[in-house]
Amino acid sequence: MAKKLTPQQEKDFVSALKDCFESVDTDHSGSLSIDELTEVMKKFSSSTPLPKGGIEKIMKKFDTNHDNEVSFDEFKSVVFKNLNLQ
Ligand SMILES: [Ca+2]
Ligand SMILES: [Ca+2]
Repeated sequence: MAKKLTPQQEKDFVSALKDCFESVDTDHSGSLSIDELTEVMKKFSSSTPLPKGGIEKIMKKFDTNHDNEVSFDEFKSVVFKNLNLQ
């Protein structure tokens, strides 16, 4: 079931996503490298080390144009898709 956001809700959501994206993008390049994603995953799963293949799987899911970096647009569209917002 697709949810429908009001333009204001969508704006707030995108700006929250942007904050999240920027906190992961530690070198402020405007895109997320596999190293940056690895760092963030380590933070979220401090007790269990993630297998390298796990990160690569996540990376592939986000990196739709296969340049080995996740841009904000890629990040946003995957999150929206997963939440059935589009
Ligand atoms: Ca970066
Ligand atoms: Ca990409």
